[in-house]
Amino acid sequence: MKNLLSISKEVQHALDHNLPVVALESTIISHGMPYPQNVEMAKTVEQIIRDNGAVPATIAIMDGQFKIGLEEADLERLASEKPVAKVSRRDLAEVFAKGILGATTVATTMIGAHLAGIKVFVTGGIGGVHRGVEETMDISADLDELGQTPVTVVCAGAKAILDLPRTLEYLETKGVPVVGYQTDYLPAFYTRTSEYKLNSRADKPEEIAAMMDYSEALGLKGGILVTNPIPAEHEIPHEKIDAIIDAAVKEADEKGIRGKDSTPFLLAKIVELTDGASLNTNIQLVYNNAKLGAKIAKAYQER
Ligand code: PSU
Ligand code: MN
Repeated sequence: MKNLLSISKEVQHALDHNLPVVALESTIISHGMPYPQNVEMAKTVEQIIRDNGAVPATIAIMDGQFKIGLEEADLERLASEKPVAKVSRRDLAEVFAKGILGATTVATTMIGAHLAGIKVFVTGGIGGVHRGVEETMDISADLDELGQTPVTVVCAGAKAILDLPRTLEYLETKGVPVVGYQTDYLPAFYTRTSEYKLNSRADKPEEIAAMMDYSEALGLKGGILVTNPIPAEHEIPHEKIDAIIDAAVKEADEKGIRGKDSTPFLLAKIVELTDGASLNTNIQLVYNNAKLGAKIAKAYQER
């Protein structure tokens, strides 16, 4: 069986020398944002990670391998080429076997990062328990992955296209620590806060690095979810975004959008209904997470 990983020189060098590395997903590029803002975001987020002292490793699936650390041309392909497969855990073996161009979700980015020995991964928002789960049983594979793969994922919380309290319950069942970064309440992606209180809080990257160390030492198999509120100047207040999210969820329901198409549909709909304001917010929160992720990766390597 051929090598499953194709790691860029820069990332391999960093791994060999115990330098901080931060993984990035690619579904956010191919299915999470429109072109050309998606490729612009992908390049800028890498630069922010570099500026904060870590090496970025964007992950995708190309020619039957996890490609870890992408070239600019790869980012461009993922951002504009159609079709790119959205690859979650279920799809992984098939996409490798067929050599299809695949974008990794949070779940499969965690798998690739772990295989490569990368401990920290930055994204915007994770998948979760969808609203209406009683009917659809739609629970993102991201949550189970967090329960079984030891990678620390930095996100801006979860957005209200999901059922936030059930998402937290599910993560608790799977034994996943959900850490509020400088907050006691779950951030709700577009907005800094929600009414859902978290059990865990960290005020410094070093505290998260210490949790990572102990999680590993204790032999706990899963990851840690760090939830980082969007900076106040970029947030969209609840009064504004909630009705828009409700309208998007309703339309998805009426159109019978299900399964893996659900999250991309809702994200695109919200961009449309906010005249692009939600896209800018989404980009800004990824940048904010990149800064924190690089600091956590550094703090971890310095221990
Ligand atoms: N949330 C976002 N942007 C995204 C996603 C989620 O704000 O791009 C993507 C991520 O790749 C995440 C995936 O892992 O959607 C979850 O999809 P699903 O619910 O089908 O598991
Ligand atoms: Mn789903």
